Amino acid sequence: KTIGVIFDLDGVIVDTAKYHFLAWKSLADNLDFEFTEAHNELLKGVSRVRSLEILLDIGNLELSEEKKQEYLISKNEHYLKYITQMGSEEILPGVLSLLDNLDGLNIEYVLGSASKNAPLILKQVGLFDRFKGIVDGNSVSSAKPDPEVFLIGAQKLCLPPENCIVFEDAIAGVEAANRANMTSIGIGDAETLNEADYNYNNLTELPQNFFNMFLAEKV
Ligand code: G16
Ligand code: MG
Repeated sequence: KTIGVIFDLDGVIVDTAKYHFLAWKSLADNLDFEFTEAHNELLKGVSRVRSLEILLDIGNLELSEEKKQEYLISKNEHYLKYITQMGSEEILPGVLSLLDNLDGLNIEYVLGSASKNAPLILKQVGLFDRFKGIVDGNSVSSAKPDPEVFLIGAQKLCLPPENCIVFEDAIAGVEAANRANMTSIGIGDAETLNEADYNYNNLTELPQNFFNMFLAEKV
């Protein structure tokens, strides 16, 4: 049976959450309210617009559409300052050997990210050309937990959803994969991601023969 893989970006391939945090925190500072790392958890996997709504809820603020647009732009400009400094050293442990493993098995993979900056980030870390396709925040109309991003990913892989395996670090992403009828692999805290079909703390924990076993199981 032919299988394909869909990777989330932030939290699976690279840890850009720390840069999102710094950029959102600086906005919260300017608006004079506290924004903690715990608050930042709520923004993981969630679109930029939704992230701002959650942030403003935390600060108990209501703003005009105009102001919101202004803050979305300034947050992203701030975020881009960090992103454009990124290099291949920021690829998370286990990613490169996993991609090599997939290449060796002729299993194709695409990206399925909520980020509009996904192509830039992949170029910064030198991984852009390795993916068969990129599905990102520019190409979807409904954000995770809606399955759209992963269903488009399956189309790019030319595979039915049930033949796709999704790596995700966010609750919303695991839910999206499950709703797409794909196999979900939660990367991170197993309790937080308890809806996932498989759980690993990070990609280095994935058994060497994971895909072989997977292929055999599915025949
Ligand atoms: C990532 C992050 C989210 C972020 C979203 C949008 O998603 O996890 O925190 O809000 O992208 O990012 P941007 O502002 O760059 O468009 P993923 O799906 O890669 O985890
Ligand atoms: Mg993520």
